[in-house]
Amino acid sequence: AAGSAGQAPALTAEAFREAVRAKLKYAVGKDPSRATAKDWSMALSLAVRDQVVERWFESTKASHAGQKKHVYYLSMEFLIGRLLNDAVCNLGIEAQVRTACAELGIDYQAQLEQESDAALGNGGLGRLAACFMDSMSTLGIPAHGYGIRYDHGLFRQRFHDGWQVEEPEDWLVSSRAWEFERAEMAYLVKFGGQISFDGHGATYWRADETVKAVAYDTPIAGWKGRHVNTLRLWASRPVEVLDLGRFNHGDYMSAAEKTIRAETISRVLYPDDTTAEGKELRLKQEYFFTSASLQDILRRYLEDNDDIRKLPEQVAIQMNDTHPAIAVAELMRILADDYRLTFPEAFEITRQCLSYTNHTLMPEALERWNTNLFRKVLPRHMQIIEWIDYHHLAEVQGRNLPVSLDNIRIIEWGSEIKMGSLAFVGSRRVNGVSALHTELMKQTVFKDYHLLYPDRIVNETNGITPRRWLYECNPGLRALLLEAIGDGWVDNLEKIEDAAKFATDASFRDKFAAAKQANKVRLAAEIERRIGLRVDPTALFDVQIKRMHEYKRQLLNVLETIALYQAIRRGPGAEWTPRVKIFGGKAAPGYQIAKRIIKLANDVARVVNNDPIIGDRLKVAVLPNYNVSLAEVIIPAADLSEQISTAGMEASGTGNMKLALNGALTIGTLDGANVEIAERVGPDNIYIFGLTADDVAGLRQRGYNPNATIDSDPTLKGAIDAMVNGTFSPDDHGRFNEVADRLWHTDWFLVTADFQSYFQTQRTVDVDYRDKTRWTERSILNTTKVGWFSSDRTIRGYSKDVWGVEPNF
Ligand code: 26M
Repeated sequence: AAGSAGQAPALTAEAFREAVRAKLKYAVGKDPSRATAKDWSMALSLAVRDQVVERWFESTKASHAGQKKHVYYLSMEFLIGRLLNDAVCNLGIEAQVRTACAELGIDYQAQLEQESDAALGNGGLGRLAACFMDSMSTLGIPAHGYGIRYDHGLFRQRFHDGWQVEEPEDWLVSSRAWEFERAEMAYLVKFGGQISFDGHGATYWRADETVKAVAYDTPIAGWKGRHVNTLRLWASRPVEVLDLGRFNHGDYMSAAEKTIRAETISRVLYPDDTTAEGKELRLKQEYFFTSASLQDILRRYLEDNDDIRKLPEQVAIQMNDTHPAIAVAELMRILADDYRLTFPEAFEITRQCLSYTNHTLMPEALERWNTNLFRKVLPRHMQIIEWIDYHHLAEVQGRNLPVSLDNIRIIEWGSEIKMGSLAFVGSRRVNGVSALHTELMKQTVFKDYHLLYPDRIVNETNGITPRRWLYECNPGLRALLLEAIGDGWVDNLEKIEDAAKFATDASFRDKFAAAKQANKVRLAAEIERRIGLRVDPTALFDVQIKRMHEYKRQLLNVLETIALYQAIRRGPGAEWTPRVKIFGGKAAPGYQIAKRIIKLANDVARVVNNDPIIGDRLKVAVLPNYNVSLAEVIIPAADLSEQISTAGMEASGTGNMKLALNGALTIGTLDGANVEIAERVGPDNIYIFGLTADDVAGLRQRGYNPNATIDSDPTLKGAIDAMVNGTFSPDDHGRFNEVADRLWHTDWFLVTADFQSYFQTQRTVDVDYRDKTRWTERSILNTTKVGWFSSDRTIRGYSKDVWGVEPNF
C-alpha cells in the first residue's frame, strides 16, 4: 500500500487521558472542577482530532507525491451527522478513549451526545455524499468533497398539537472541534453585471456584486486511519468588512448591508427535496460553491502542472445531481476567458473532467432556470450555455439519428434552461443510482440523449458505509460479528457473508436475537424519553423513516395502521402479533399535503395509543426531528423495514440498505434498490408486494380509477371512512377530507391500488414474526447477504467506470 498506510503509533490510554486534560486547560480554558459536559466533550474531540490530523498530513503529502488523478465530489449537501465516535472508531482507538474517559470520571456516551448533528442536507442525496467521503478515505482515493458551510442546516422539527412546526437549526452555536477555518483560502465569486469584448479576443465580465468564498476544512478519516481526505465547505463573506464611508456619515444600517447580502448566500440550506423552485438565492448558492470549488481545483492542479489542456489526466469532478451543473459553463468560462482557449477546446476538456449523477426522474424535481433570471445573475454563463446548445445541436444534426431536436435542446422555448440536459451534454459519464433507475433513465428522461451517446449512461447502485451504519451504531451486533468472523467485513463488507452459515446455529441465533433485543430496549427508552410513550420492547418494531413524501407513501402505512386498529377492535380476543409502528421524517415546509399526513399519523397515534381495548397489541410512535443521530438509534432496533414507494419513483433508497444490514426484514415494492436487495437476500427473506414499475406505467397510461378498488375492499373503505368521519379528528371532522378525496379521485401514487396486497402481506408478517427462531434466522440472512451494498463497492464502481482512478486499498 501507499505511504499514507503507515501504521498508527500506538496511543496509550494514559497518554490520551493527559492529552484530554491538556486540551481542557489550554484549548478550552477550563479547570476540571468547573468544566461543563460541553467543555469535556470539546476537550475530548480536540484530543481525538490531533490523532486525525497526524494522518491527514501524511495523506496530503502522499497524494501530492503520488501525482495521481484526484477526485472532486461537488455536492450542495453533506449530511454528515456527528463525528466524534466516527473518528474514534475509524482510528481504532475506542478502547483507549473509553479507559481515559473512565479515569477522568466522564461518560463517553454522554460526551458523544453533546456534539451537534451536522445536518447540511435534506435526506438521501446528502447522506450518500457523506457515505462516499467515508469510502473514498477508506479506499485511499485522493479526494476532496466540496459544498456549502450553511450557518443553518435542515430545520428542526417539532410537533405542536400533532402539526409539524419548523424551527431554525443552529449547529454552529457551540464551536466545533472538527473544522479548520482557512481564512487565506479565499476566492472571489462574481454575480450580475455586463460582458464586454475588446476586439482582440479578450472578454471582460464587469460584475455588479462580488463576494468572497472562505474555506472551512474538515478531515474525514477512513478505516484504520489509513487515509484522510478533506471536506471543504465554503462560507460566503463580504469582500470589504464595512462601508466606512457610510458608517462615518452615521448611516450604520446601510453600512452593514453588503455584509448581510454577502453572508446570506451561505446562510441556510433549502429544505426542499425534490421540488426545484427557481429562486434567485438558490441559483447564487449553486454558482457560489461551484465557482469557488473550480477555482480551488485549478489552483491545486497548476501547483504541479503547467499544461491546462492536460487537466482531465489529473482531475475527475463529480456533480451530485444538477445542483452544481453550472460547473459545465463555469469551467468553460475559466478555460476560455482566463486561459484563452477556444470554446470547442474548452468544451472538450470540460466534458472529459465532469460527470453527473442523477437522483430522480420526477419532472417537478428536475431543475430548470428561467433564462431572464439566469442572464441577470450569470450573464457570461448564459452566453456560454447558448453556445453549447447551438454547437451541440449542430453536432447532432449531422448524424441522422431518430431523435427529435426539441427533446435534446438545453434551452427550452428560449425561456428555460434544463440543467439535467446541460449536465448530460457536459459530462463524460452520467449515472443512475440503482439498476432499475438507470434503466428508466434510458427509457424516459434521457431517452434521446441515450440514443446519441449510448455509452454515456452507466449504473452505480448506491451503497452505505458499514463503519457508521453497523460498526458504530450497533455495538452489540458488531461484537458478535467480530467474535464469529473477525473484522475483515468492516472494510470488505461482502465478507460478512461468512456469518451466513450461523443462521442455523442455535447459539449464534440466540446471541443475535439478544443483541437485537437490547437495541429495542434502548429504542423503547428513547421513545419514552422523546414522546412519553411506553412501548413493549418484545413487540414487532415496524419502521418507516425517511422524508415525508406522497411517493414514499407513508399514507399507505397509516391506512394499514387504521385498518389493523379496526380489526383489533372488532376482535381483541384473536391472536394478534404485538406491533409498534415507528415513523420518522420531515416534510418540506411548503408541502401542505405531506404536513397533513404527519398530522394524520399523530392523530391516529393519539387515538390508538389511548384505546384501552388495544393495549400493547398496537402502538404508534411518531418521532419528531428525525435526523442522522436518531437514525443511529432506530435502525439497529428495527424488525421490519418499510420501503413502500410507488414502483418506479424511488431512485434507489439507502435506508433500505441500512435497515437490512442491521437485520430488519424489508416489506417493499419492486422499486429502486429494493429490487437488488431482493435478489441478494432471496424471496424467502423479504416481503415484496404490489405493482411493478411496468404495472404502474401501464395503469397510469390507461387511466386508473380508484373508485372501484375502494368500493370492492371493505378493509380499505373502512380505513378511509374512519379518516373522514372524525374518528381521529373529533375536533375537526373535515381535517382529512382533502387527503381522502385525493384517494377517491386521482390517487396518483396508487395507494389504493396497492393497499390490499400490502395489507395481506402485513398479515403474513404477523404470522411469521411469531416464529422467533425462524425470524431470527431470516434476520441473520438479511445482515449477511447485503454486503454488496457497501459504499466501498459503489466507490470502486465510480473509480473504474466513471473517474478512471485506481483505489489504493
Ligand atoms: C432542488 C432544488 C432546490 C432545492 C432543493 C433541491 C433538492 C434537494 C435535494 C432536490 C432534491 C434533493 O434530493 C433528492 C434526493 O435526496 N434524492 C434521493 O437520492 C438518494 C441517493 O441517491 C436516493 O437513494 C433516493 O431514492 C432519492 O430520492
